[in-house]
Amino acid sequence: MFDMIGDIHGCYDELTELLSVLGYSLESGIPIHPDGRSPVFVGDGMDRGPDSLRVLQLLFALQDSGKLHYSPGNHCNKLYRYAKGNNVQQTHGLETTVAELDALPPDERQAVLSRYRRFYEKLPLYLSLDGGSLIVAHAGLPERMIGAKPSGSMKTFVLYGDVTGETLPDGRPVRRDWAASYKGNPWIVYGHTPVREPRFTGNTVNIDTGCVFGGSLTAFRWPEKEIVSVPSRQPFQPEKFTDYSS
Ligand SMILES: [Mn+2]
Repeated sequence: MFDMIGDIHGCYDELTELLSVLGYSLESGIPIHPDGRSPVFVGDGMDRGPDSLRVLQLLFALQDSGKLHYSPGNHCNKLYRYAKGNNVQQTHGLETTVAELDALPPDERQAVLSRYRRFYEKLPLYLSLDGGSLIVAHAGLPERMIGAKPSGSMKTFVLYGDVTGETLPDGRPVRRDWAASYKGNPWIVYGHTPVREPRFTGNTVNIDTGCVFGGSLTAFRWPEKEIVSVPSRQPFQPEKFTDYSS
């Protein structure tokens, strides 16, 4: 039994509230559920929000205990490139995580960055759970890529979605609506594109309800297929949400 959790983006307080509503205890330092359920993350745990490092410490603790289920997102990938010393632009939320890192004593800062490199290097491209009937991929996964050999195009799809390479007038990338044409049997749980309410199309659900933009933090429970959300404590920015009904 799994509880998939949408993009956290540093919203640690909302994360602990959601885990508690789902029935987890954090007393031992990692989320433990009395019924043996496991949290599963769609990625982008960091950037933009107030407490990226606390989210990361919780994820590190889960990994240390062998209980981590985490599908990396584009922000995870960018922080990894930063942690390796690559020259990446400190924009789109990375600047908040870097500011948290820069507030640490230099040796602690280095320790978090090297722990993060180890964290990221152990992550799969996406997660296949419950005998392959449940797939968790940050920006989604088209049917043709399920079980396929990992490739550059799969990595791009999983991290950024079905991007066309074009950009909208406001600078956001143009993305095709892959979920609308998904006809597969396995459920695909994803995030990446903030929506006001969880978006169900076919056997897919987008659970990025834009917590860091003032929406909510959402979980999708498996096998129940139930949604559980807690409200965001961040200011509401309606322009950050995609409306698929229009
Ligand atoms: Mn993302």
